[in-house]
Amino acid sequence: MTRLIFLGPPGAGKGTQAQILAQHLNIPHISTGDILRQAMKEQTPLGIKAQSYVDSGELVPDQLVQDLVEERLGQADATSGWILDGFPRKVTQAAFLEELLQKTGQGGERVVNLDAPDEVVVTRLLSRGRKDDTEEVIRRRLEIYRNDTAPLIDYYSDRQKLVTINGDQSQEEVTHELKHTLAS
Ligand code: B4P
Repeated sequence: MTRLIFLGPPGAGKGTQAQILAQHLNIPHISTGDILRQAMKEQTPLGIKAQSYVDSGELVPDQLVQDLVEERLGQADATSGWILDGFPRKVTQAAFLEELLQKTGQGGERVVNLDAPDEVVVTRLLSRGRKDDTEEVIRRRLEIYRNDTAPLIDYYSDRQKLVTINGDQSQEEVTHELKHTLAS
């Protein structure tokens, strides 16, 4: 049973690698960013609430993402394992997840810290050009990553759940390193 969490700065390749690995392992790829963008596109109540946060690079309020993660992990396909991409992004979200997994008997998760330097991720995101990929918004997302998300590296390292992968390689090389590391 594989349960994986992808951590890393915006643009490190979390979404890219999570999708490849989920297909390879035949388990769901659960990206909070993708779910929020879909909700925004459909203008659901969640999407309307999340829009201004996502557009400006801020984190959406914990309660909104926590509710959507709880709902998604409760679906039938998640019983065979999952990859969580973009959640948790704060220690408060990690504590919530820990409690949820305990409550639902879904422990044993491993955490992949996909790392890449700021200059690399800024260049990648600018060339992707999503609506929240302007230089100003990317800088803000990096700042939030450093303040709110990076502390999760210690959080999961202390719990012996963390592996770190160098995201500053070609997509194929990152996939190769990931598969190799997770198999050991
Ligand atoms: P996300 O959708 O999670 O966006 P992201 O951090 O930018 O990473 P993403 O997965 O898209 O990029 P990737 O590195 O794969 O979040 C967006 C927003 O949603 C947040 O700012 C926030 O507002 C909100 N949100 C989401 N989760 C939340 C939570 N838990 N709490 C609160 N708010 C939340 O790829 C980037 C680019 O690099 C791609 O173009 C890709 O092709 C390229 N790339 C990938 N790997 C590469 C490689 N090895 N070499 C070259 N290019 C590569």
